[in-house]
Amino acid sequence: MGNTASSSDTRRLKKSNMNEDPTLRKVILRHGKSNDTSATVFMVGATLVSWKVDGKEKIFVSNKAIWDGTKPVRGGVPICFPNFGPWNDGPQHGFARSSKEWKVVQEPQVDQATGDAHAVFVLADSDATRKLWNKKFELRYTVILKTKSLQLIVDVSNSGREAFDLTFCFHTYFKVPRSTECRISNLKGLTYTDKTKEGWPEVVETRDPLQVDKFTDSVYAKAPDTCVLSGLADGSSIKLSKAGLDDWVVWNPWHNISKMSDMHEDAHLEMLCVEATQNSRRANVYAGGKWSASHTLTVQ
Ligand code: TA6
Repeated sequence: MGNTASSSDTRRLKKSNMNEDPTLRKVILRHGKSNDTSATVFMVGATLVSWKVDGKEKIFVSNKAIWDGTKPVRGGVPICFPNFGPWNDGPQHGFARSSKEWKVVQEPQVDQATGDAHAVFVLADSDATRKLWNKKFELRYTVILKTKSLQLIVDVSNSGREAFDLTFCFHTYFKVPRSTECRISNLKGLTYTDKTKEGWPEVVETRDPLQVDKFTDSVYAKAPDTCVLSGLADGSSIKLSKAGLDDWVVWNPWHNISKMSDMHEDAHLEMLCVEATQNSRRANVYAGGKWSASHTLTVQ
């Protein structure tokens, strides 16, 4: 009698088949000279879901995140394009973060001299995107892993015959020992939109550093290009810098996580979003033109 696959063999086969689905692939960048320094990009949405520096994870992903491509992973660095926030033409935060049409155009490559690794991902317009947003574009996303820093670069090309505009966000979820212990510097004196309040009032920030101990959803418009998030594991901090992005967003859903099926219990204490964003002014991209932005995270 021929061999019949046991149930565990079937499960293994199923798992391996899932791993073979290129749209569910995880692309891993490993630094050539720093022990256990890596970055992992999940191909659904080209979502960076891990950034380890000397073995220490800096990025939060919910234990209840969905990995089958049916919705964006809860956590990581979702790419909000072509819209940040609620969108009349499609899903909140746009279609890029949930798209399974991303391609790897440069597999991870290590610079022999520095050990730095980089990879490039592209999302171009398709029937699916044009149904929502009838524009011809290429969104090119470069991830550069250095010994202590991670550089994220986006270049949006308008390959159509008419101008378009966009808003954008690197919606970064940081992994923290306890969100109430974290501090964010360099926001004092800025005006922020408080989206937790009726009517989204404009408020002047008086806290320096900012500490989060409740539901927080603040958009700091036209903010300085650097801030520092401290209170991470082992006492480290991360310097956040941005170029081509006007705003910072600070978000913690707090007890609203109870309404989020893909957030585990007490996740609000383990994560804090500080997001390099273009929201306060729509970015114009002329026909044949390009819009670029970058965001660098540096452990210090
Ligand atoms: O960046 C903050 C925010 O815009 C919040 O208003 C909240 O909606 C969050 O993004 C998460 O949005 P999501 O669609 O991922 O649940």
